[in-house]
Amino acid sequence: MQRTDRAPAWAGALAGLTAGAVALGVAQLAAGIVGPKTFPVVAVGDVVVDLTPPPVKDFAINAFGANDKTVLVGGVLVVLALIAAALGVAARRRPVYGDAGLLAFGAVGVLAVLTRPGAGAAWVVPTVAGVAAGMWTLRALVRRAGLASRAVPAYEPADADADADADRMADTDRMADADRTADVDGTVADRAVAGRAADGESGPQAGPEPGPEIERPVVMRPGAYGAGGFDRRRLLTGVAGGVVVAGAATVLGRALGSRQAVDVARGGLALPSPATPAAPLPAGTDFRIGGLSPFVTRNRDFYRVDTALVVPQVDPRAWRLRVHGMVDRPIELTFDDLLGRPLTEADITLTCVSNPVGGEYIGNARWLGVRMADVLREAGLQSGADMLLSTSEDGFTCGTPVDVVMDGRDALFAVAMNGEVLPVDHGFPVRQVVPGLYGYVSATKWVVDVKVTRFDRDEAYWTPRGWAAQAPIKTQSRIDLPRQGTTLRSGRTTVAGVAWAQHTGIEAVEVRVDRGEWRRARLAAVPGPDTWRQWALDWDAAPGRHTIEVRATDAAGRTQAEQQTPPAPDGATGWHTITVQVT
Ligand SMILES: Nc1nc2c(c(=O)[nH]1)N[C@H]1C(S)=C(S)[C@@H](COP(=O)(O)O)O[C@H]1N2
Ligand SMILES: [Mo]
Repeated sequence: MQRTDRAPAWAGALAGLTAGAVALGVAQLAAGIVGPKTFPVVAVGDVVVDLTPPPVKDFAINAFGANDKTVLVGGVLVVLALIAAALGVAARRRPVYGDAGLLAFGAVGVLAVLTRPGAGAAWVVPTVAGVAAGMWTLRALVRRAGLASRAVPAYEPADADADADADRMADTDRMADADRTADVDGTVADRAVAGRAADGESGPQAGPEPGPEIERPVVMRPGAYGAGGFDRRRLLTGVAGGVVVAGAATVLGRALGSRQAVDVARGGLALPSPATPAAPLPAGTDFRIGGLSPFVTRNRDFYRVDTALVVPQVDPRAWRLRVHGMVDRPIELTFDDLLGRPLTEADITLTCVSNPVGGEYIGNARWLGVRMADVLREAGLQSGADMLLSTSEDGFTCGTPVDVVMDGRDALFAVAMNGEVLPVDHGFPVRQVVPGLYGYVSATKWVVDVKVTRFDRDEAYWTPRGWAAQAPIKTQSRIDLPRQGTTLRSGRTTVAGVAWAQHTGIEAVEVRVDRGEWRRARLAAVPGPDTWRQWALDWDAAPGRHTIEVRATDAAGRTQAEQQTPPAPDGATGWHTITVQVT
């Protein structure tokens, strides 16, 4: 058995490192689902911490401070990398060496994971999946790049020891691939190898074949493996593939893991009671008509608009709010700082500027939060500042007029929505809510930074994208019932919907059918000017096709304009109009 061109050691090391990376990536991905403590590196690190004698622990804490955990995990990773490289080098000789090494590591990982408090059977899944992926990757790389190949396939001695079996397995794999290429160009070497592959499949009893093959010429072609020996290009492309898989699995696993961690943190929070509670909702805020938007929008029904492809997962313990810029005393608040301040509760309807006339991008909730004005006053606003440029954890920015936030309305750094800790989709742990302004200029979710500045100096996310820098909500109304395009029975029916003019309030809603007389709808009660208002009207529907229009008048006496304009740049106008068929 003559090996003329076994791959160099660096190639084996690279294959081993790649297999190790894939193993850890897959384990990380699985741990993202099963739980962060099941990631074997963390479990091994935890065991190391447990086993470390106290004086060494104290030394580590003194030497590395708060970074001691990072140093520990980094150390485990360096050791793993060295061993993975060594396994790759060994796998060039016999692939089983790689398998054995990875299995030994898996055993250590499983033991470490199972010694953790609360461990269950599912905790071994990330380690087992990682080891299996690592073994598969290492074998695939060895085969693909001909790391263990010989230039001339020699006969195999028919010894029964396991190593030889494993070698034969690897050879068979390689040959099966050669078999495929043989169909294409039928070279001598390929056919010889293909013939042996059939032997391999028929089992060891086929016996050694004394080989005239030994004398056959070897045809080397780039990309053909099996007969060709070590192929650097195939190794590097294989490694690149492995690195991509490992990276993607790691990123996804971490994202899943942090989502879990944030869910846990969110679930563990208790909301303090408000220093300034909202009055109970007055009787009659909700007509309770089927098909009419309820006065309070349930969190799970609340519209969602943001630029986030992946919803930011913000750990409340790591969260900070920085208030800086044109202030006398910059402030940095932790989540506990925020919860320790007097909290205000308020009913506020949020609306998106992109909402078309009759659209769904609106919802009403009871929010709990710290008044933005209190925090800003403590920071000391400097004269000349007219804009609050807020930034979210994921880099979205929003420009809010200072005078609006300071004029006494309930502009909040909100932490809860309808009596529930802020849902992650709606900005957990903290978002802004400002009555009277469209969301894109006021309602920053996952807010982490507020810079006090000027509109002539700074620009928020949507401004260069064609939306107005300042955008108070326009008075609007919507018909919820009947629905556009439906068919009704003739006779008495209810026309109903919602109207809004946040921070001004709705004074009147009028409806007309088929361009007839405007009739005033009855209005539901409201807790204040910052919410939408339900309206309803009885209508004696006669057979035929009918057009129904609605328009609202706000408490400042302004009636909605008829003219239809699109949402850009600062909110749609026009009367919501529907047609129905009455039979
Ligand atoms: N971080 C962040 N906050 C954001 C946005 C965003 O894209 N990113 N969009 C804003 C817009 S346009 C609106 S209308 C509201 C919507 O809030 P909701 O998703 O809780 O309904 O969030 C605002 N806050
Ligand atoms: Mo929006």
